[in-house]
Amino acid sequence: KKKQSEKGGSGTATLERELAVEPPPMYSVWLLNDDYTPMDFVVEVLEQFFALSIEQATQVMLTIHHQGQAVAGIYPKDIAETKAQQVIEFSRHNEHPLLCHVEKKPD
Ligand code: TYC
Repeated sequence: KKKQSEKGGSGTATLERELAVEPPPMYSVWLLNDDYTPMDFVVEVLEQFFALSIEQATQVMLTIHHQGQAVAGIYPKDIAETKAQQVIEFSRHNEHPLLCHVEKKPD
C-alpha cells in the first residue's frame, strides 16, 4: 500500500527539488573613494580580501578614484557583510578612512 507522502511523485517533490537548488541571493561589496587613503593600500585591500590580481586591483582602485565607487566582489549575504567588516577593521587599524557598503543585487 502506497504511503500518503508518496502520492503525486512528480508534483510537490519535483518542486521541492527545484527550490532546493536555487542559488542564494547575492550582494555586492562597494568600496568608496575618499581623499586620504593611499592608492597602494586600496590595491592591497583588493588583493587580500577580494582575491584580485595586482592588475585587476589597480584597475578597480582607479575606477573608485575616478568614479567615486566600484564593486570589489559579489557574494552571499553573510560573506559580503564579513568582507565589508574586515575591510573597515583593517583600514581603521592602519588609520585610513576607507569605507565600503553592501548592496543586494536584484533577484
Ligand atoms: N582618492 C585616493 C587618493 O587619491 C585613493 C583612493 C582610491 C581612496 C580608492 C579610496 O576606495 C578608494 N589617495
